Amino acid sequence: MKNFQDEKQRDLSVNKSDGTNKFMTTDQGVRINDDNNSLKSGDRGPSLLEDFILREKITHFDHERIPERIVHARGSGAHGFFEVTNPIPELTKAGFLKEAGLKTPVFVRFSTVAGFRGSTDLARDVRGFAVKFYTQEGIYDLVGNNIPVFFIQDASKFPDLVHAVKPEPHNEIPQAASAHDTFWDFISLMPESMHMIMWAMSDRAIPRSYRMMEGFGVHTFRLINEAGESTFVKFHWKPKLGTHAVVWDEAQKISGKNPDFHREDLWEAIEMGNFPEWELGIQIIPEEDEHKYDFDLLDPTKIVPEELVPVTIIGRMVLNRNPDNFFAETEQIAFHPGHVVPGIDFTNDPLLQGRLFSYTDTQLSRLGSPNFHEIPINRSVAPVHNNQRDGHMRQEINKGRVSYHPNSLGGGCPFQAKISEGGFSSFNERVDAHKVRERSTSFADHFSQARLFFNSQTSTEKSHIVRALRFELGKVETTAIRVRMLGLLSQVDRQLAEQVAIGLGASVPSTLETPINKGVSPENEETLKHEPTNAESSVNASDALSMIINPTNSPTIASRKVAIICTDGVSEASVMNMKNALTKEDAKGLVVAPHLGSVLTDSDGAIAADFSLLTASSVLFDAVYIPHGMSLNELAEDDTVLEFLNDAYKHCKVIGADGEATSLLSAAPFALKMSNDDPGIILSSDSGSETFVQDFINAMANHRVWEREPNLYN
Ligand code: HDD
Repeated sequence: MKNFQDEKQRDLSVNKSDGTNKFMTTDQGVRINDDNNSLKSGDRGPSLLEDFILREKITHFDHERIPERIVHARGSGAHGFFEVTNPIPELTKAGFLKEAGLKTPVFVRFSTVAGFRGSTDLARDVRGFAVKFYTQEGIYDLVGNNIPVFFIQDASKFPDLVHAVKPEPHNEIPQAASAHDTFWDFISLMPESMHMIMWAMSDRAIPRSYRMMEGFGVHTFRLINEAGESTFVKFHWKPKLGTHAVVWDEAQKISGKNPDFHREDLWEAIEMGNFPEWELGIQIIPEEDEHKYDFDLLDPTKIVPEELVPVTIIGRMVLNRNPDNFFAETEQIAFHPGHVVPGIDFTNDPLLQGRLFSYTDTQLSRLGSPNFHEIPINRSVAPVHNNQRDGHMRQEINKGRVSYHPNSLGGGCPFQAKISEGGFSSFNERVDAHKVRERSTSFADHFSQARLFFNSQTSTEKSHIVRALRFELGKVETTAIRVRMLGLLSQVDRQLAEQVAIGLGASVPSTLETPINKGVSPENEETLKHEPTNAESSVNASDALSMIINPTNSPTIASRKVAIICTDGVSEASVMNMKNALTKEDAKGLVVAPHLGSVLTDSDGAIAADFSLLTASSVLFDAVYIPHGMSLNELAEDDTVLEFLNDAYKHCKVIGADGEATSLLSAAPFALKMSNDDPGIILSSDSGSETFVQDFINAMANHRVWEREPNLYN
């Protein structure tokens, strides 16, 4: 196999321009002499219709927007490569998975689901995690999410789900939020969504960074080997930086302070050379184990617990190049779960089956032409030859008179490939059944894995789920919807439902008598085909489901940002010690000062401010350091500083202070709550000591100081 790592090879087919040292021209290549004035009859006269330069420019501008994605409109992308570390030729004939060290270029697009293109990154939402592999055998798209299950079991419910979660149609409110009546009305009537709801109400839905998210293929797929044998497989992306989130109060504040937080984070990390990296793992399930489990492998509301089938790592993905142009690449990229290469195939998961129709259809309306595969970001590196012709904006200039098959005039070309020559052939699955509109009874248990997820969370994570549900349902105006949700939650965990009920000032209904358990509204009871069941999962708890005890997390502060609050008189040695130590760990210390420009140091030097207190905010950093030497009275009276510290404390971040700066903490509003043994408050009377800096870094490496949280809320 040829190694395609060199992205330039892919770029050869791509028309790039940056205009440097070039004449300005029209789209037809005519050099422009004056781009500032339209053609007029006299300098105060009317504009002339013959001004082809003006008309071309304005026409292009008028058409600059294309329809945004109906879901996943808000996104951010990057280029990189996938490298095989543990080849699996015995399982798949896919060339890009067969050889150790083989690299394949990729483009990844991360996204939120519900919000419009201009919405905030920090909405409580599922994140899309879509990877396009430019393999030598054609394009392979792994179009997944950061949550391994989905809300619904059948694609026919997808438009309903999306209509319910999007802004309500009469007033287009709320933007990028599930906390409203139509979403919870739908969910309260769809017990199959309960597992996904547990994930969506957990901190998975408010990641710290796209770089700190797991990714999942969600459905069970098939790998097909040279002998044509199939193996079921689930795909997992495991981030090198661990799986981390912000807290909900913080997410809401970030949405105001910097709605581009995740976009910027991804962009900056790549610019700084902190290339985001994931391992690709698979759960391998032999064909003969199809019916071995107490859930159906075809049911997309179920995971295969890692306790039953461990994840085998087969490769790694590194994102190392930002796009040159957001629209041309991140916006125009067109993913499709049906873009597969020989060696990868589908299962009959009814959600996946519907997706296989939807994605081409959406590209036709969004990108406007069946030629969307010719847009540079979508182009295959494997040569494309077929008899598809013409259509809007066709780029290819097909030569010759033959555009049909079979033909003799073109020598039979392009010719079909035998399987041994890499021709795609679908897995030879036997299908022999009645035509029915039914759902398998093996899909009927909607609660056991929701409970497995809840049981697997630490007490911190459980309390976050309770608070998320109180928030979301608290925004629902219709009492009956809230009560139906409490009924469904009680099927997952009685205590969870009771905790949520306290926040809503309601009580948990005796659910078995209410129509909610039937998964249909009282008006539509006759459409019910199977009663949902509530079984017990064979696995009671799984560490991999908790973000806090996730076994793939290892302590690191790489790529984290620390705010160093400085005013005149600050100890230069302290600031530089901290900055240097952070840089050594691939993290960054950024100076936040009362104004931009620079602050004067105790040794008559100057340190440049990266932010002013007005433009910075604690929620944009991972930790705060207050170095010694400054005039503390001034800082202690500045509300912005106190709010900075208070937020950092409230969001369980590490706060460090040395020398006399330690006394600033007693002026902060949280001082009364602060416990003496809080492992995230790092103080040292000795300014800038190495132990102090190391203690600060060690505390940060665990992401957040969750031990603090029980003191914060009731
Ligand atoms: Fe979808 C986009 C992931 C179910 C129909 N989907 C889209 C994207 C991701 C997913 C990551 C954004 C790709 C990008 O960045 O351009 N979708 C999923 C997952 C699902 C899922 C993991 C369940 C397991 N989707 C799903 C169903 C349908 C769709 C059931 C329709 C029947 N999805 C679409 C779409 C989108 C899309 C309307 C919108 C824009 C696009 O495709 O290109 O076709």
